[in-house]
Amino acid sequence: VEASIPEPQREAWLKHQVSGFKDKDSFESEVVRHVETTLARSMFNCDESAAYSACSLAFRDRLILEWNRTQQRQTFVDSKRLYYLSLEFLMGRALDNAMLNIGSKDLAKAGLADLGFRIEDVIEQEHDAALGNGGLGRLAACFLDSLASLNYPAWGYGLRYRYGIFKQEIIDGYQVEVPDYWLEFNPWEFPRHDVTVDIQFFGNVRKSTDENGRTVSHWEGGEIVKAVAYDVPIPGYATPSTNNLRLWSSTAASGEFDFQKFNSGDYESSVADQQRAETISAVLYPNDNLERGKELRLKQQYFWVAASLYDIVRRFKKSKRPWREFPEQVAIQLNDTHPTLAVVELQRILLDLEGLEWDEAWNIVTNTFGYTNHTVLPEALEKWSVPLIQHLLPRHLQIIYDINLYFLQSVERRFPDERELLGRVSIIEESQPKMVRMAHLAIVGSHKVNGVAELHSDLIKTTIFKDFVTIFGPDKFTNVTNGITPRRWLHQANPRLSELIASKTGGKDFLTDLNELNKVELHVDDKAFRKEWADIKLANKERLAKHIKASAGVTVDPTALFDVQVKRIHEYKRQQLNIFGVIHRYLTLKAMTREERKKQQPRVSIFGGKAAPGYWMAKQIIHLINSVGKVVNNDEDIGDLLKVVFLEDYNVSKAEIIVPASDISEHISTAGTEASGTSNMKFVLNGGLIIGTCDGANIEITREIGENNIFLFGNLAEDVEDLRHNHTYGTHEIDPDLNRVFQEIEKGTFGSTQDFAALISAVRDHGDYYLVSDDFHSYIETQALVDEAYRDQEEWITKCITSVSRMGFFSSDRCINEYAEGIWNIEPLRVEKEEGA
Ligand code: 8GP
Ligand code: PLP
Repeated sequence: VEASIPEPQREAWLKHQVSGFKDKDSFESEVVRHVETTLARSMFNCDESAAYSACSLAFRDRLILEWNRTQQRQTFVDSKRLYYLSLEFLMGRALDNAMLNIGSKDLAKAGLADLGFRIEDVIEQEHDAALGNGGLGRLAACFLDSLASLNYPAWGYGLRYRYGIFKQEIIDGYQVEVPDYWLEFNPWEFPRHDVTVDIQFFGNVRKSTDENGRTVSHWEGGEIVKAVAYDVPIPGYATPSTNNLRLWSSTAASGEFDFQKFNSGDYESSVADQQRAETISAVLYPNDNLERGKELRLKQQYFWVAASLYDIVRRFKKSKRPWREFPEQVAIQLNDTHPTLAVVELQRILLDLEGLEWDEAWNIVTNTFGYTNHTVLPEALEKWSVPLIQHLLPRHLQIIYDINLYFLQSVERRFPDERELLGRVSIIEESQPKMVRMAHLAIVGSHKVNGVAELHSDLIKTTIFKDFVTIFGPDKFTNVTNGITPRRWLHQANPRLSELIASKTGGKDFLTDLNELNKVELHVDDKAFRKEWADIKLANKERLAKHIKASAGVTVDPTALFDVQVKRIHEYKRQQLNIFGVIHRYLTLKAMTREERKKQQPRVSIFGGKAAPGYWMAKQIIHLINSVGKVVNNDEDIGDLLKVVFLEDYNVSKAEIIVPASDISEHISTAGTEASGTSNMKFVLNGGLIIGTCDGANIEITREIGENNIFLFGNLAEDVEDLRHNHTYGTHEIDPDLNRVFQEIEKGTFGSTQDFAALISAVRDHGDYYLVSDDFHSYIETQALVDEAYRDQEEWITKCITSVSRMGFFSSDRCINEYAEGIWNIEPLRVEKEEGA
């Protein structure tokens, strides 16, 4: 149906075109209008939550106008677009970001004050959009911010989970998971009930022969689920460009109910169908760096990938270009292997629905996709059982087998004498049952594969993907070191520091060109500047201290050294090393005389992070941290010398309070296990130092800021394999200091010894896979160096200022430009900033 308004009637449209608010007055009038009409409230019952709602709706109206214009512009120019496929987008709050990016925060602050509200309190009302687990999901969110800010034509595609990552409560020291129903009021999305796609599951494949004698496959029968689009506008900073994040929600295909079942009296079963369909997008799987192979997860993956590809192909077809131009118009990035079925789905569309020949189709497919790997941990590498795929997606399994066949044939031709190579690189693992190795499929189906930090990109080339480098050559494999958006992670999270930097770098340009930060270093000896720098850090620590008191009930001294480790709880990230180190510190303090104690540097050890609900060891680590805190925090000998705090429910908005308040943060993964890390970048950008291993992006951070400004310790990645081998086949002596810690735990000093036995025996009896004992001595010694360095506050501040000024490289803008140039081949769409925008 032609929906375009005919020429003669367009005048009326243009006359009444909505323009959004331009000044404080029109902002206030929009807020009042939303309170009184949209929310049906009044000044007599408008609380902070209603003020948040109305304010958000006012900004959303502005966003959607810019969103519309951006989409029209992009459609008109019809240049190549990027589609970023990610099962996770850990967005956090949107209002503050929308105000900042639209450039109307000051106006909103004044307007809200006129109406009786403090802007900070209003911002605080928002529920985090937590559609992700950790680093991978937050990276996707930073990427969206940079893509919009740099004016790239790009869309994100994800799932609209009804429940995001669970809310974590700590009860008696244990993690308890509570569902996070975040959609009660979400002004940031637009349901597009007109944008739907029918997604097929199950069924069978019938073959026929067409008039040219070509075999055609028909996927028939099975079950249909409907995908409904929800659009989330993504504003760029200092540009009107507003991109789109499209999230798919699942519902039953035939409207409310299956009418046949309904009419035949099978009412209950028709309601059950509806519920089953809705289950697909109901919940985010809460595993970080771990795959469980659940059928529903595979359904989620196909549902989302198929809906997204249908949408992408539909948009491409509107341009009436020939198929071979598809990769010139479309780049699709696979955020880890979760969207790898997209490779198969596009091949299916081209082959079965569009009638292309295999080779022509496959050429289009492989030139369209890029694949980013985020982990080398074997337990996180996705595999799906062949019988499961056969059952759920019978046609896709055939295509996977064909892809594999042609791939292996080409390998065999080139390496005729290497029989074992075929087995190693095969997309199908010959196990019982057979498994599809998704990473292999993603590599074969993409033109570029990248890791997320230099060490990681080198490691994948020499370990898990080594054979593929032999087959495809080294140029297919590349590195794009992760980055973070300075808008959220400096300006929003640390407004005073941002202002101070602006005053020394000549304005806010550093927010769009982070290399501008290097001007800060010129002022490192400026006394007034240093004083203001220190005051800001203290104020941030006071803010966190308040939060700690309110949420954990612990009083901490803001002048103590704040030592922070916040991230998902995982054995490879080694929170156990940290807490064992804390116990060691406690024992050392206890053994001292009063006089000796007086000379010690007071510390607050702050932990935060969620454990996957089924990850028992991680949960024990949380329990140990809380148990140690209970003893240490109440020990009068110790007082303010040591406090141990576990902050409940770590998420993006908590990170925005925690990150600016750290003196030292811990990024202490076993070397070679943390692909990059992104919180390490956030902490340094906010004027905190790092204690860390030579792992992931820590290495590049060191290169940028200088090794005098970071506390590195521990074994190197290249030595890990030998050490592990020794643990198993040689002698494994536990570090004596660590042994003392174990003995103390086993004495019952921190409560139930049984609970913590597994944490100890993982190190002592089961091969110490994460090298906790090997690195313990080096860790303790380096922590002592941290204490010493912190005592020299002048030198410490110099280190912090120098580090911040050298962090320009870690902007996600730099990172996105590298992807755009080296992988996606897309250009920004320049736009002039409009008046008032
Ligand atoms: C994470 C990496 O662990 C982290 O080092 C990196 O900074 C981040 O990705 C962004 O690149 N990886 C994951 O979160 C991950 O692999 N998750 C998948 C299993 C879900
Ligand atoms: N979780 C949240 C809520 C975050 O904000 C971040 C990064 O800032 C991460 C996880 C990733 O942290 P890391 O890089 O330490 O794994």
